[in-house]
Amino acid sequence: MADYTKMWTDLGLNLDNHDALLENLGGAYQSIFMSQEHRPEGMGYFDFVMSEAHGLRIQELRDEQEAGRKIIGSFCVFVPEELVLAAGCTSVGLCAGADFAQEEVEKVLPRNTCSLIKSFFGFKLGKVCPYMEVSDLIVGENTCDGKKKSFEIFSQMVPNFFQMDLPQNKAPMARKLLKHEYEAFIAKLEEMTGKRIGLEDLKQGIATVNAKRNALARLSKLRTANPSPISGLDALLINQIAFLDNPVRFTGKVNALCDELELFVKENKGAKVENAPRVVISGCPMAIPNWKVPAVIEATGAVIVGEESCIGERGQRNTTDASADTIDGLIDAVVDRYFKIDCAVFTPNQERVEHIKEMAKNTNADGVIHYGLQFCQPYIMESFSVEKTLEKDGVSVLRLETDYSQEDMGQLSTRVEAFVEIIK
Ligand code: BJ8
Repeated sequence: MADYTKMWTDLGLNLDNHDALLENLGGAYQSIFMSQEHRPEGMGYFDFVMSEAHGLRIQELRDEQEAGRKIIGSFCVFVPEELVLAAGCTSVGLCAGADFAQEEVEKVLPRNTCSLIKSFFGFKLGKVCPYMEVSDLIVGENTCDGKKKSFEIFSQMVPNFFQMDLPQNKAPMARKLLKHEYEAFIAKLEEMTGKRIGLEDLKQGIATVNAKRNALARLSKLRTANPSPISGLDALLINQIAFLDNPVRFTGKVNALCDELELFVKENKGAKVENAPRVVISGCPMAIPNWKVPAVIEATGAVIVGEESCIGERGQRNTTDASADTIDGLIDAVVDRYFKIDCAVFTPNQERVEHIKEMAKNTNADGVIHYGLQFCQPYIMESFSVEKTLEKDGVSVLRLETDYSQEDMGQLSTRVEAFVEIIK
């Protein structure tokens, strides 16, 4: 990586903390990703993006800012990238997947807060996240109680916070709320840019995001092959990078990788041996650089063939209908697409269980591993009904509850190895 010290200083990062974070991440990346065998050449691009995630990509975002674009940071897949792009802005994901400055964090948040929330607080307090610092607007959403209440504190720590309310059920009134919130978000974007979003802008925004989702859907489909042509770790990485990279370039690279993977499938080449145990992961989002559980699973020789997660299928499936010829019609289409997201904060949420069943079937999975972050009530509570429903259908389920620390690695490995033995 080139020397970005000046850029990081200008952004107000704490250089010592930041160096420590990058060193840790670099080491983890080498041992988890670069040690894999049979990786497609197309992964070279995503390795490069990761190596430059705090360098070149941030430089690009700053160049965009200089050219007048606003950078919009968000924590949830309910914040529509289509609207951000239509406003001439750039969207970046801010969810964080590693522990940082935990002592500082526990001065402002209760200990029993999920790792994901603690992580983005730690990144802010430790001044190590250039994406957070480069953002012109940070959008928080009222989803789980943890996020909703922690955003009350977080909003005091940043100068540019925008709160979005979100429904908790799928009733007609709830859809009205979602539309109202998206209209308020559009108004905020327009106020920031000083420009109204036109019909063609929104059509283009939708087309860009649909193309990205179609590429990711193509990748998902290729993983149904036996042997799966790509490891679950690499597929997760691509889904994580989807929140950081330029969407058009990213789509091109995912499609190029899929071309290569199609050849792998024809030649029966896989990330693991043919008939390796196949696992779907379901549950909480795994934000970058959270690779802990997938690394444990794939170290057993099993292959992950799908992620029922916001960083995966839940966040990326379903495209937006771009056929309406009025702005209001297109906004309705955006609302319809996002209203289908089956996050565990919704009640009731039967669609999610049905979708996990469908994914297990379509990917020919031998079992489902439900991943819950400690203290995440929505997903841990739902994991019981997920287990019951899937097992009734003959699908084996392992429920895991963990955090971002490395302390339970031994116990996790033992439980995952035993599960993989059973589903073999
Ligand atoms: S749409 S999953 S991205 S809210 S892990 S912070 S739920 S206590 S992240 Fe999410 Fe949007 Fe839903 Fe998806 Fe709370 Fe659970 Fe922590 Fe979580």
